[in-house]
Amino acid sequence: MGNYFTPEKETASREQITQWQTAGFLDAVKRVYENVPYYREKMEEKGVTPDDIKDLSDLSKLPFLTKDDLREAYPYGLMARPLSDCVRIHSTSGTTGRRVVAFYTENDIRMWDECCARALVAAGGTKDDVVQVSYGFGLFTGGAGLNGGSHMLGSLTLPMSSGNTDRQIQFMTDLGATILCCTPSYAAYLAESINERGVRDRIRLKAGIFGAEAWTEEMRHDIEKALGIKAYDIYGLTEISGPGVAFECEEQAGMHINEDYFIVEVIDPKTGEVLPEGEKGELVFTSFAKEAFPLIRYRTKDIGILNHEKCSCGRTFVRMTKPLGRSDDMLIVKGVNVFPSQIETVLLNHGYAANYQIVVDRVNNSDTIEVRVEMTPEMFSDEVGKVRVIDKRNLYKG
Ligand code: DLL
Repeated sequence: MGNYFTPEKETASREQITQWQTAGFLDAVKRVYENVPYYREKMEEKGVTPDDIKDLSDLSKLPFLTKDDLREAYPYGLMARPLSDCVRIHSTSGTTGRRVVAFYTENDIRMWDECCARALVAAGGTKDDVVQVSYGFGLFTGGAGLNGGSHMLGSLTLPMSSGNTDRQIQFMTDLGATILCCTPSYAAYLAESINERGVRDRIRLKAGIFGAEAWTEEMRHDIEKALGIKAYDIYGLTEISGPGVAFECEEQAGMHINEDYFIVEVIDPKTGEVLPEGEKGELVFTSFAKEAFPLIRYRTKDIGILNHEKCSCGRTFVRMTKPLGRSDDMLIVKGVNVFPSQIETVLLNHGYAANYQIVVDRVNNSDTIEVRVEMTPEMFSDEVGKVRVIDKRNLYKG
């Protein structure tokens, strides 16, 4: 049995969890129907009203929401509370087109911080820890989420943000950071840099909380070995709050979904049918407890499997596997979500044809992206300089 940040929630009985979810879900359906015209219209299209929704089994009567809906409703179309009640926005990365923007009330932030505090405690965190938050700060949710969780726990928080490896290592050693929060690829890079500089014996890290992108068990093993820590996975997405939708416990055998705030379903990505327990499919979340931006049946496009078996850590929240892939073509490069369509828009804006290849690789623990574009006769010139400019143009940064 481990430590819990909120034991009464994290070890609640299934009956209790179902009760919380049912009450929260019924309330959220009413709230969105009454306050979100976009959502009401979608429900009307499906011929459902809040009166048809009596318990959790009625979830499947409701329409799905997708990233396209969020883009269409940009910026304010899915808000369930007036702007004056909101205190923060976060947004997913996107180089072109409409971004996805999520809104938070004070309570929404508190709930999100709590989810991240649970993740920290599950990784052995206490108020005596020094937590180095090396996820990006800003519109990205990684920095703000773990920072908030660490504050709530009462740990000394180092809001480092990402990058500047020399400074990261200096603070880590000088201030004796004990928990590192960043993307797994950055953790691997930091580990390498620490060993290269020969300062491994000066670091005090005991645990790392790594997420926002895919990583393998081999990578976990390598990071754990290189830094002498235990490495924990954490999952989340901006639309549903950010990091902390699910987190790993000391068993390192799947991530517990914070079911007192989120309902999870697994669907067949092709048909939208809800799949039986234990089957692999697309994860769909309902963030019923959110005030400003509650989403009902949001399709994540992440493929996973749920595990309802009892966990030896004592937590009763269902576990999800690491995301096993995507049901769309989204790539994650250095923690940044990239859609091929965004690259295509940049290419077309620069006068290139839409025939291209995207090559994503991980070289020395750092993601690389290369876009190979078909040359057209117009691109050739008898001036070598002009051809060189085209050849060297950094399209990704536009
Ligand atoms: O990446 C939130 C986050 C920040 C999670 C820090 C964990 C740590 P987005 O930028 O909206 O939010 O990207 C969400 O990233 O749908 C997954 O495809 C992917 N993802 C998130 N966590 C993991 C993970 C943040 N642990 C998208 N393993 C999600 C694999 C992950 N993929």
